[in-house]
Amino acid sequence: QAPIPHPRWRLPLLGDFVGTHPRAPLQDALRHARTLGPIYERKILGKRIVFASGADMVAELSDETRFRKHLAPAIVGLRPLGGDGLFTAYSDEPNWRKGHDLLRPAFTQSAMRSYHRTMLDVAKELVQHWDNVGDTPVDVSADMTKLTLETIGRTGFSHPFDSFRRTTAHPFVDAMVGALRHAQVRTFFKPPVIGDLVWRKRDLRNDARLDYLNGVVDGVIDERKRNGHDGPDDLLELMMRAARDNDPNRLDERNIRHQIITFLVAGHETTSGALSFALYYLSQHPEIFAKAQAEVDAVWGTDEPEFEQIAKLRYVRRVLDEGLRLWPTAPVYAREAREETTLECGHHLDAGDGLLVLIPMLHRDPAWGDNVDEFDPDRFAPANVKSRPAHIYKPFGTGERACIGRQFAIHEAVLVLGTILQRYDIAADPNYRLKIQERLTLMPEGFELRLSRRT
Ligand code: MNH
Repeated sequence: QAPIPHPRWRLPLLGDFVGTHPRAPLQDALRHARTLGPIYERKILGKRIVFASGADMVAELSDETRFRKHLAPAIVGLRPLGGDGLFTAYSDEPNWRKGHDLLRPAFTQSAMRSYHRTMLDVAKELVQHWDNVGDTPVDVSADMTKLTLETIGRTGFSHPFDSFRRTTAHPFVDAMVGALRHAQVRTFFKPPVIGDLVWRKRDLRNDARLDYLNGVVDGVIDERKRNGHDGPDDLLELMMRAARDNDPNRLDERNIRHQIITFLVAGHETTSGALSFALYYLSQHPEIFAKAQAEVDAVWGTDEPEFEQIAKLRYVRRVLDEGLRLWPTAPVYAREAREETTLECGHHLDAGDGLLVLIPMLHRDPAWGDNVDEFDPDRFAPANVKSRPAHIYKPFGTGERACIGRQFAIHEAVLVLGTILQRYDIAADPNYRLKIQERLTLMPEGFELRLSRRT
């Protein structure tokens, strides 16, 4: 079997270092995938990473009997933040299954119904804010982040962040983005010993961020202890009650803190990016915009939508899905062999050996058809979905460790896009060129929109 390809310029000791950008590791990896194909490896400072992106390869890796989630180095780098919370837990850590089973009820259809009112209230705060900015362009990613942080804070924890009453982002967002970036860059630069000296200052600054984030969590828990909770269960209530009632799935205090941080971060950062990309593509395709707007007018009219009317925006949903095809905002997930095995391509894996799945490349596999770089929501029309292979669309990961918040994100994002389409026409600066900001997750950078109220 031929060896796995690697980039051409391999240096002694440093390895495949030529042309790496520590602030854009994903875009580096995509560039290599375009020339090296569906599986390739990179060695950086002695560490070896295998990247997988072909549809057949990813379908094979989706077999849960042979493979499971692997904690990629960048995710291990988040353990100081997330500990054994759902996202950063190893699959065999007891708190993964306990947390999963305990929190699952907060993501059922009936739970979504109970969040609908709050999601609408937050969307209303967004448009009130936008009504008041007049002709000034708005910073889309910044405002989508305000909205999604507010939504997860209030629905999950009854904790408002007052995002729309601030001129700048809530300090939680700065601390979080700093911590995500630190984990991303530090994964690359971890030379032994001297690394720690060189990085001491930045590591200390990152410790301060973690302290701050933990302080926010303390506030959330204290509030609940002081005020109690009425109304349908939220995430926090499920955890607090299990602890009070000695439920077999109860989580210890340390783990509850990790879950709160996990959901505050995972529950808003990726949805914010997904909304921003959808708005970007809507702004670039007037005919798609018009079609989506016509759907909102037909299904919602000028009314505020009921719960059931969100899923009826089928075309708006396709816009969201297609945006997540081109730019899945959590762009990578990792798989590992459960036992020693050989891939169909001939590559041998020992138990625990990991591969990184490059989702944006999977989403551009030739099996998607021609013009894979083009934005076309009709790819998600039912007939087209049916005629495509399974395992070719993975914005929410795969298997038992796939995203628990998927329905939450979709309900929120479609509700917000519908609300915006119902109220505004949008215009981007014609000179804007899409630039991807990487901070473990993806976000359009510097993307602004001018809004005008519809008459
Ligand atoms: Mn989410 C896992 C993408 C919204 C909470 N999420 C994952 C994974 C992907 C992902 C990919 C799998 C990662 C891996 O295999 O290592 N998530 C998204 C995207 C969006 C999203 C693209 C929005 C769009 N996620 C949300 C929301 C929440 C959430 C909203 C919470 C309210 N996600 C999680 C949690 C996990 C996860 C928690 C970890 C689940 C587990 O391992 O049990």
